[in-house]
Amino acid sequence: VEASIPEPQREAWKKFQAHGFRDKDEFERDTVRHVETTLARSMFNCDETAAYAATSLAFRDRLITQWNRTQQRQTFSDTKRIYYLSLEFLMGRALDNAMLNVGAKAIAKDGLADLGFRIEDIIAQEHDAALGNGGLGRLAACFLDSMASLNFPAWGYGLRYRYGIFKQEIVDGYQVEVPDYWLDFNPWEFPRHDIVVDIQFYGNVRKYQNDQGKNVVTWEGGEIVKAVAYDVPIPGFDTPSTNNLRLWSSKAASGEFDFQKFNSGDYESSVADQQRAETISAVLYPNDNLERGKELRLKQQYFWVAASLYDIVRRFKKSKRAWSEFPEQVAIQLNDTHPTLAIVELQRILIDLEGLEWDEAWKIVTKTFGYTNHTVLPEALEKWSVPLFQNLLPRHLQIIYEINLFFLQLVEKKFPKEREILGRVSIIEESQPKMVRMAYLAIVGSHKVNGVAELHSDLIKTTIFKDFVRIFGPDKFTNVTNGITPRRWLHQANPRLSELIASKTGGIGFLKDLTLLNELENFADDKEFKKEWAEIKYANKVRLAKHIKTTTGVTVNPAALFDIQVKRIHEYKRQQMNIFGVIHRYLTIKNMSAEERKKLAPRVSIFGGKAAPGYWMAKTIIHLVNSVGSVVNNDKDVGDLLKVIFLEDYNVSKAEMIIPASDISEHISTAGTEASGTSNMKFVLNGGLIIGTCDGANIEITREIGESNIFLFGNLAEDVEDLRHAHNYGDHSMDPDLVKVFEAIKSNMFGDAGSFGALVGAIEDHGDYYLVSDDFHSYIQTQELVDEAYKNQDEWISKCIQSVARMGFFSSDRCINEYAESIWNIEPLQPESKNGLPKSE
Ligand code: NBG
Repeated sequence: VEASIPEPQREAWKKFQAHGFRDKDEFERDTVRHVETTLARSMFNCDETAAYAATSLAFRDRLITQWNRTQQRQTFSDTKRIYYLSLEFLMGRALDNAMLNVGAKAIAKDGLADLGFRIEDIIAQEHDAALGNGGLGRLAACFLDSMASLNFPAWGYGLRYRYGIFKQEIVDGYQVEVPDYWLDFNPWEFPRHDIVVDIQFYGNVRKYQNDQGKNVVTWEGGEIVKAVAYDVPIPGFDTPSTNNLRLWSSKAASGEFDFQKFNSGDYESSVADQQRAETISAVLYPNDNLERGKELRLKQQYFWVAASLYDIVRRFKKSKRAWSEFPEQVAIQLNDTHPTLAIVELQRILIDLEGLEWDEAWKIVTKTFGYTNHTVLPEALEKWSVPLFQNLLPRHLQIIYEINLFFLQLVEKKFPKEREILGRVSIIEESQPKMVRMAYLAIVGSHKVNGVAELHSDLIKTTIFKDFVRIFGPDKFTNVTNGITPRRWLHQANPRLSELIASKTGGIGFLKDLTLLNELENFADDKEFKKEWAEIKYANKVRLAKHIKTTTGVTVNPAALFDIQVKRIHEYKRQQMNIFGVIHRYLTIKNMSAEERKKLAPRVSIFGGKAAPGYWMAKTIIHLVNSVGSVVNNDKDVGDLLKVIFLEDYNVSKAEMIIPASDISEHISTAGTEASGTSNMKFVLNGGLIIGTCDGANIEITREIGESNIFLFGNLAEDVEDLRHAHNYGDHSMDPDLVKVFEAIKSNMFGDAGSFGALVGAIEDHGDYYLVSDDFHSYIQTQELVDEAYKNQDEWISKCIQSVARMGFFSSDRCINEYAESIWNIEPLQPESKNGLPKSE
C-alpha cells in the first residue's frame, strides 16, 4: 500500500494492465514474443519444449495479473484468510489446468495449430510437479483448486523440494528409484527473493528478569538458515480469483561461501555450510502412511512451519489489530500432524516475542488451528524423540512440556479418580527414549479435529482418540468427507465425457455445482446416449491400450474388461490379494475346456503404484505382479482371456489417462485401514464401477450411488479385531483357493519361489494381519459377479451412468464449503468486491 501509484498516474497503468486473451492473435503474439525474447529462440529452433515453455509463460503472465488483483482485493477487504499447511502438494501438470480454468483452451489450441503445434503434444511436454506421495498430497492440490474456484481468500504453504517423489523404473520386474529433478525449467513459480525469513535451529534457551522485572525467555545461538519464498499461482475455475501457493526453499544464511576458509585453501568446507542449508528443502520423504523419525524431516517441518507463521503473523500485524482478533482474521488448517509445530511456534511468538501472557496466547492459538487426521495406522502416527527435539528445538520442547502440564492438570481435575488416563493421553510418551506424540499435541492445540470419511471419523473417536473425546467432549471431533476437483478429474482427464455430460445437463455448470450431474439419471436408459457413452469409454481404453503397448510391449484388447488398481503399494491396500486373485484366475483358465473358455469375459488386470524405497514387502508385491505378468502374457493357452500389466511410474498425469479407461477399479483395503481413498471417487466419476471393501469413502459412495452399482465384499471393520485375535490365539485355517495359489507360487511357476517367501509367509505363518485369507473367498466370488455383470453391457452402462449421476457429493467444492462453515468460519470474497476495485474480466 505504501508504494501505490498516485491517482493521476493510474490511468496510464490501467491502459496496459494485462487481461485474459482477447483472441488467438493475442495468444500467438505473446507466445511468439516469449519464444523470441524470453527463450531467445526463433521459428528455426522452436521445438515442442520451447513451444510449451512459451505457451506457459503467456498463460503465466495472465495468471499473475489476476493473482496480483486477488491479493490486492484480499488486502483491501481485510477479511479472514485460511492458510492450508501441507508438507505435500501433488499438483501434477499446470498448463492444461490453467488453460481450462482461465477458459482459453480453445484459443490456445487454434493458436498453437497456427504456429505449427498440436496442443496435446505441447501439454505432454510438462514435467509433473510431484511434491507428494499419494492421496494426502493430491487432496491438498484438489483443495487449492476448490478454494480458488469458490473465491475463498486462501493460501497454501509448503516446501519447494528440489526432488519430488522419485521416478519409478521397472528393471527386470523390480522397482528402481530414479531422482525426480523437476526444476530444470518451471515456468509456474515466481521466486520472491525479497521475501526471506531467518529460521533458527539448535542453540540455547536463556531465562532472566528484564529491567522492568518481567520474566523474559530468549532462544540464542545455534544455526540460522534462510527460507526463500517461491509463489505458485492457483487459478480458480471460471473466476478471476487466483490464489497463492507459497513454497519455501532453504538457503545458507551467509548466502555465499566463507572467503576466509576459501583463501586458506579449505574450499570444501566453505561450501559445506551452504550445502547443508540447502539440504533442508532438497527432497520429499517418499513414505506414504509411514513415519521414520529422521532429524532432517523434523528440520523440514520446523523450517516450513516457522517461515509460514512468520509470513502469516507479519500479514496480520499490518492490519494493526489487537492480538485477540487474530483468530477472527486467521484460520490455519493442519494437513495431518506434519505441521503440528505451528501450534508451538505461534505460542512461542506470542509469549516470547510479543509479550503476551500464557493463557491469553493459548486462547488465541487454540482458536486458530484445526487438525485433519488422515490415518489410524499406528506406524503412520508421528512421534519425535525428546532428546532429538531438545537438541534441535530447545525452546519448543519447553513449551510443549508446559502445554502438556496444563493439559494434564485439566484432565486430572476432570477425572480425579482415573490415574491411568494421564499416562495414556500425555503428549509425552514415557518410553525409552521419551517421545512427543504429535497427534495428541495437534488435538490439544486445535479447536476442531476432523477425519476424512464417516467411518474414519467414527473410528478415530472410538479408538486412537477415544480418551480425548471424553476430555474435550464430542463436539471437538467432526467429519469432513474428502472430495476431488471435477475440473481436473473429469473435464481435463476426460474431455469427451465432460462434453457429453454438458450436452445433457445444460452446459458445463456441473463443473461448478457437481450435484447437477443428477440430470443424467434421465438418460441412464437412453439408447443414443448410452451408445455415445460406450464409445467414449472405448476410446479411452484404446488410448490406454496404446500406452500399454508402447511402455510394456504387451498388446491388450480394448474390448476386454479393464480391471485397474493404481495407488501406492501397501500391504493394507492389499495389492497382494489382487495378484493372488489374478493367479487364481490364471489357474482356473488353465483348467478349463475350450468350451468353457469361450464363455469367459476377457480381462486385463492393470496395476500401478510406487513402493516406498525401504518397504521390502511392497517391492516384493511389485516383483510378483511383474513375474505373473511375464508368465501369463506369454501363455498361448490364455491369449486375450487374461493379461497382467504393471504400469511404470504412476503419477498424476498418468492417472488422468488411466482412470477414464477403467471398467472396474479395486479399492480393497482391509476394513478400517483406508481412511478415505479418493481415487475411488475419481474412477466412479469417470464412468467405471468399483469392487471394494466396506472401508473409507467406499461406504459413502455406496450410499450415494446405490448398493446395486458397487461390488462390495469382505469382512467389516467391526470384526477385524476379533479375526486378528483368532489368528494369533486360535486357529488360522487358510482359504482353500488361496492355498492353491500359494502352491502354484511355491512350484516356481512364476520364477524362484524364494523371492516371494515373505509375502506368502506373512499370511501363512505370521498372523495374516491384513486378513487376506479371510477375505479371499468373498473377493473371488465377487469378481465372478463382476464377470457376469460385464457380459450384459447394456445394463453395465446404465449402472455407470446412474453412478456418475449420483456422484455430486464427492466434489472437493462441497468438502471445502464444509470446512469453511464448520471449521474455518470464513466467507468467500467475490471478485465483484464492494471496495470499488475494478472487477477483472
Ligand atoms: C491418506 C489416507 C487416504 C486418504 C488420504 C487423504 C495419509 C497419512 N493418509 O485414505 O491413507 O484418502 O490420506 O485424506 O497419507
